[in-house]
Amino acid sequence: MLPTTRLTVSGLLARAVDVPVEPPLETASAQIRSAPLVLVDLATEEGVTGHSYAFCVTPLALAPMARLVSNLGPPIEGDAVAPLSIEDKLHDRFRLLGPQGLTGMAMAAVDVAAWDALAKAHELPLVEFLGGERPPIPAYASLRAMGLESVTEEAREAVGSGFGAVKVRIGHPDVRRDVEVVRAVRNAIGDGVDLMVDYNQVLSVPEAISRARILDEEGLYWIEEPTRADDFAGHARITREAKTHVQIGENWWGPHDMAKSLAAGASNLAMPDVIKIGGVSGWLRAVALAEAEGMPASSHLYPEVSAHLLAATPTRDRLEHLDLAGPILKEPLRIESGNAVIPTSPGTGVEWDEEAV
Ligand code: SMN
Ligand code: MG
Repeated sequence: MLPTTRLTVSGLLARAVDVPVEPPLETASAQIRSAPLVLVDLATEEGVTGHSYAFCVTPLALAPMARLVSNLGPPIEGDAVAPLSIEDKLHDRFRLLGPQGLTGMAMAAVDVAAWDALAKAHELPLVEFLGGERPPIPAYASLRAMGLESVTEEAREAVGSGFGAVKVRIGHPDVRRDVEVVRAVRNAIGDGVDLMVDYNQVLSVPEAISRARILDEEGLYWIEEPTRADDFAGHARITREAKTHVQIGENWWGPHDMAKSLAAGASNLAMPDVIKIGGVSGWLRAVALAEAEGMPASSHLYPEVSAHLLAATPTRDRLEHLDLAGPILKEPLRIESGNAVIPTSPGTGVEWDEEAV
């Protein structure tokens, strides 16, 4: 006997939590000492609750984001849990303001919670509800330190625990330091492990081109966000000049923004962020664009839901493993031999550890 599969929204709860990030995450742009998360519970009349969270990057945005998400409750109360219809309705409300930034993230968090509730009502893991299976998903360890010795040690540990790829954040004042760090990490991980670097947008376009030419000798798997994320023309120049693949996507505000980036030839690779790209609904459209271009797609943050989504991604590349929400989850995503293990539980597998929250 099938359980109830039609659901009706009865309420939306948004809670702000600032989860310590220990050790802190160092980037060339900013140091992240805590993960400001808005936890979303989409409740239904049938008793099923969908969960999602949105990472606000800075605590300055945490309270306003929680408020914005809770404001989305009343407009959808009494509506069917039909993510595409909810998306239509909320996008109408925000058309004149614009669906980028916090508004887009808030709508996406509701979308993910709605898909989670639906998959739970069907008693299926999200990927199976989407028509896929649960293959092991190749993951890379997204390292936290930028200092040469600490990041080298972290890389060694990651490879020791089975990861087949690691990403290090660079963007030191002098390119020679970038090269030293890359070589020290390479030395620690060996030739059989893929190595990516992330500049977190700090270089000018000419500086990025000259650094890319130097890094081209290091056998990197990708160079990520060398310049300002919204500068698609600039990224396209870097992509044309570099031999190494250029990776962007974590700052695409929805599939339309991604389409502009693809049209500009801004990168060789794609890495949408499930919340900035528009939730599960946005992700599915985004990876259809990637498939049409034959472009490998990886995920940015949100490893729990991204594991399901990458399993449903035709050009699946790598899952970013950076565990920011782990301390408040009942069961953080498991990694075995460098692969993410998609849980068998219904939905995304995201359930709060209420005591920790
Ligand atoms: C990143 C950006 C913002 C927050 C955490 C991490 C980084 C990544 O660019 O790709 O992981
Ligand atoms: Mg990045």
